[in-house]
Amino acid sequence: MEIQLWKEILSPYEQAVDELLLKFKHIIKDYRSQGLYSPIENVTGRVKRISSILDKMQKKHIPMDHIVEEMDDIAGIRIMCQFEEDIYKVVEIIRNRRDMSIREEKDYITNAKTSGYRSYHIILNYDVYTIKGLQTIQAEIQIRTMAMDFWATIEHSLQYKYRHNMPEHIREKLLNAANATVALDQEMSSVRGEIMDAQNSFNYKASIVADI
Ligand code: 0O2
Repeated sequence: MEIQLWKEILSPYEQAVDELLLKFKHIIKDYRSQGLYSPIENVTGRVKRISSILDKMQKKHIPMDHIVEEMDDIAGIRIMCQFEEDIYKVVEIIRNRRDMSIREEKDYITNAKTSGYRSYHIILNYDVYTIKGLQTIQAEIQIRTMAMDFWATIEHSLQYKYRHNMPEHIREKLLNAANATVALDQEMSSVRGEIMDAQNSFNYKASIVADI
């Protein structure tokens, strides 16, 4: 397909990623400017590469004229949190918004994937206003702790390297590492109150310094 046509198809997704990034970054800013602990540590976003879209269309037998309805992760946002509890706080924030309508929620934290993957996914319907008018597109938001993100990033690279034929001993090591991230998140949660107090007082001092 012509590159110009792809540009037209992907343009509302690029706009959605830009807008969603801005909105989530403002949530972080709002918390921090009030000297409060932000449940969102960091946010990133991307539009799926054309080659990955084509791979997925082939894998899931999605025809070109069905990608808007059937492909939910062309626009992808990843939200990183320090603690597992923060993930559910972020889910609540999204549920309460009028500009993000939830289509589906997938809790791979309570129900981790067999690979060991953990993360909370929300599929949104999101309205973008373009020169063609209103377009409602889907976007996937992945919410995870930094430990979950570390594991998923490494595992994703290995999946890519082995092209889904991961040797058994590597798979086993990844499962052990996934269990270690569960333990790490639990240990960190047990000191969450202490860490939040320390960060609030640090942010407060930093804001006084910034005001001077
Ligand atoms: P990429 O390169 O991240 O965009 P499918 O999309 O076919 O995998 P489904 O049910 O539509 O299946 O989506 P699912 O499994 O809820 O979530 C899809 C996305 O979650 C993946 O996108 C990954 O980003 C992430 N994910 C899901 N399972 C795993 C896993 O076992 N390991 C890692 N590292 N990430 C996972 P894509 O399209 O696979 O890739």
